[in-house]
Amino acid sequence: MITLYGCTTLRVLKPLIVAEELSIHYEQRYVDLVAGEHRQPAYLAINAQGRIPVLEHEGRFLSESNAIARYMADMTENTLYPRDPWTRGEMEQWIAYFSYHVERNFVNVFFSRVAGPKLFALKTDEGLVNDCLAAIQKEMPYIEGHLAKNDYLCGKDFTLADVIAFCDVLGFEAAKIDLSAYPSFLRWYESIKHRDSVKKHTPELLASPF
Ligand SMILES: N[C@@H](CCC(=O)N[C@@H](CS)C(=O)NCC(=O)O)C(=O)O
Repeated sequence: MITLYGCTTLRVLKPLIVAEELSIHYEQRYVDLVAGEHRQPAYLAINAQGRIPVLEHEGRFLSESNAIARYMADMTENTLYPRDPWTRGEMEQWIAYFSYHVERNFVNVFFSRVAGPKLFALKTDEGLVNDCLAAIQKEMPYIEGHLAKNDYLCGKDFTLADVIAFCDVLGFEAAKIDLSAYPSFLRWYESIKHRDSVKKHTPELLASPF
């Protein structure tokens, strides 16, 4: 039995989508970030960083959303995480690209404009937001160019790279980041947003954005 610790945030959504896509049985243990539950000794005992998500399987604990999503995707033979070495290489290329060059900028704008003010009464950091928006606009032509020629990041098939990249950018609508100049990106984004595995969890995410 797999246990996923966390409330439904952009990062917790990654393993949740994998679980739904692959029909992996799991239970979710709610961790209340707003109440500071992640900084309490009981939670620090399973993750000394005090961050979510954490996966528990057979008495062991794993952190980092991408690592958790990979671990779950690797549990069975499936098309989400194909074993072919070239496709794996391509998936890792896109996961690394989004992790290093894309995710932080989207998350910063989302947190500064939406989650911070709504959940923690923080003021939007306009300087940070402007720097991140500039970095996003610098990367978007590369993403758009690729998705203009491919249905998904690794070609015709929906893979783990799409799950992770989608969650990395998911906050852009709520954060009112204008990406209307990138129609192929928006086509890709909408196609993932309407998958059953994603629709199942987004209402909870939108009700309590993080
Ligand atoms: N790189 C980590 C980031 C984890 C992370 O920062 N999670 C946030 C919620 S989405 C968190 O736990 N924040 C609480 C804190 O940092 O105090 C991952 O992808 O799992």
